[in-house]
Amino acid sequence: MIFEFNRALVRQPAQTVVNGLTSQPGPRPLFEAIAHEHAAYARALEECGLSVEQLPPLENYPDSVFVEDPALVFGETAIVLRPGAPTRLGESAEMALELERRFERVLRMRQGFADGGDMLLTPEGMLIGVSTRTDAAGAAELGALLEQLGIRSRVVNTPGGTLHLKSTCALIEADSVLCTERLAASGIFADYRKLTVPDSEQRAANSLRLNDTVLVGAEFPLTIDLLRRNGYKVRSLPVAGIGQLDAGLSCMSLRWKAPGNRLQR
Ligand code: CIR
Repeated sequence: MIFEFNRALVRQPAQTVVNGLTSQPGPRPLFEAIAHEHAAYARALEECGLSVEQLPPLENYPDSVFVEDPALVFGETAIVLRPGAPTRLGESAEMALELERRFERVLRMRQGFADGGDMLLTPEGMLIGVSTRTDAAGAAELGALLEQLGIRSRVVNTPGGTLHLKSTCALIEADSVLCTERLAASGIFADYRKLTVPDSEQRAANSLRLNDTVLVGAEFPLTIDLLRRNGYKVRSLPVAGIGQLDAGLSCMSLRWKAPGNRLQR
């Protein structure tokens, strides 16, 4: 099942996280705020039934706390991606070392660029969002690697003005997405049921369903109410600091369902 997870990798924020990439002119987040949000997030993953491994901070990579971007992980396999921001490309090699220790088979992108934040796994296969971070060459390369794993893919356009495809949507049911009005209108999810976040809470679209729970930013009460009214179990988490770095709740973990009860090799 697409929402079943029992393992997660997270990376502790580096002190340099305050220098992370952002499109926002406002003040920089405090390290303490990000550290607090990261700790609450890791706790929530554990309470959702995942065993969480904490990787050490990487001071040379301010955005390395956002581990979703340099890799894709599945039950026994992983793909090392090539993040599209020059300051993040080196995160791939660091992540590859960790993945080699944990997965039977690790494939690597060799050309183009692709960020994990642009990848949405659905029952129909992987949606690959072309964006300012994921280019056409990266989308094609990744599509070919996914095919080797027997996973179909569909290339879509990430809406302009947003960082990643998953900045604007989250799969909350096999046939349902939580998304922005703009993404709902794009036709990408023509065959899905759509719950749209209010305009005042666009960043709430980067929510995360884990097992039976949807994690949502605490500053998005209207979205929390919308999900609860639609029968979802919701857990709210602080996200103000990571929000200043254009990040949301999918960004801070790699999640997978380990086959059987095999733990770390
Ligand atoms: C970046 O711009 O790369 C980071 N400041 C935020 C990355 C967020 N990651 C994600 O949406 N998957």
